[in-house]
Amino acid sequence: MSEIVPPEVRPKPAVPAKPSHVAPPSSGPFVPSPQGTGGEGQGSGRGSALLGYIGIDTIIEQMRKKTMKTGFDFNIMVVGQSGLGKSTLVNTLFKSQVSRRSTSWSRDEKIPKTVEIKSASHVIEEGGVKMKLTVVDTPGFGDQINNENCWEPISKYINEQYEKFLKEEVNIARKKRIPDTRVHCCLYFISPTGHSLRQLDIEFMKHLSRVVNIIPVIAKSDTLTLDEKIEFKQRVRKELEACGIECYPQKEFDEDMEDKSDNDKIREAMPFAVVGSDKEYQVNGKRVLGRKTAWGVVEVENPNHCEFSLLRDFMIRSHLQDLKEVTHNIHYETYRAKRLNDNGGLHPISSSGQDTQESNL
Ligand SMILES: Nc1nc2c(ncn2[C@@H]2O[C@H](COP(=O)(O)OP(=O)(O)O)[C@@H](O)[C@H]2O)c(=O)[nH]1
Ligand SMILES: [Mg+2]
Repeated sequence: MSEIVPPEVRPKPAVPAKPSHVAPPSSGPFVPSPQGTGGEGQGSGRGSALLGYIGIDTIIEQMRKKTMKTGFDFNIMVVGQSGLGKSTLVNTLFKSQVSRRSTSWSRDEKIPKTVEIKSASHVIEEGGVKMKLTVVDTPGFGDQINNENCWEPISKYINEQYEKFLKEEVNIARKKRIPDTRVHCCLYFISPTGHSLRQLDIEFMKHLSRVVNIIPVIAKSDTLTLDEKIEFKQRVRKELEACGIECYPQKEFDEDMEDKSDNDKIREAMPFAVVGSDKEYQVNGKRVLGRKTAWGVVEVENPNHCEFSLLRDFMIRSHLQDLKEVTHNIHYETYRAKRLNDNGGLHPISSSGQDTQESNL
């Protein structure tokens, strides 16, 4: 004989129903993850559904409000020989004059004798969100007769920013918000030779890809034919692989399968062949950023003309936060661990004094 089981009495929800003034979550109802602590009781984990609205999903809105209030820092470095269109591209990316373009080009006046590091900051605001953008320029890189070791001052600068951050972090009286001058992204400009990478490119990326997120781009790609562009991109990818250079997004930091499949697409499309311009032209009744040539306008944001919009979407619209996270969790963490291990504490490393900070804030 089977036992008589009393009808199940469902407890009343311990929490009230979701108030009507709270916006619904954008990604559907919250389902507890299956990593619960075990047990079958209410709220104790595996597969249990919430019996009423708690409000966990409002964290997103709370984070959004905080970010709106505080804004965020984003620091981008550009490296490559002079005249490759670095300043133009950064201005195109942020649709403003954030990097000073050289107006005239006279070798004696303009090219510094050694690599210089110059940074300039601007606040850009869009949709109520403020971004403090710092553009770090490296004039003189690759412009000397002997370019051996010209990656060194750049590496030194990057490490100095980690050091500054570390010092602030270990201070007893810490600032509420540590100023972040660490380079989140380094755009490396490859000359559009159509041949192969130069020794200088390989040396730079070899030494720097372990300390900073490098995104290589083919500069002034309007100077290559379609076939040349495809072949050049393939060759660059092969050479980078042969030299063991891992650019951003690095395979080893893919967090899950979705990340991997998104990033694989980006890795297969790299290096982006870009064109920059801060001039607008009228094309089919629309104002577009472009470069006017004798045979038509090269439209910067037209994916059939160049890969500028791919780069912009990847760098700003999908991976900006990840660039910052990889900088903090991987590159800075590696520096921090090594520094604290090596020295048995913190002793100052000399600063170069080469950094010229201009602020437009
Ligand atoms: N053909 C072509 N010229 C470009 C492009 N981007 C910039 N330029 C031109 O190249 C010259 C140098 O640009 P600039 O941004 O000052 O180069 P930087 O020295 O690397 O910062 C300028 O005359 C620009 O108008 C591009 O994508 N294609
Ligand atoms: Mg420049």
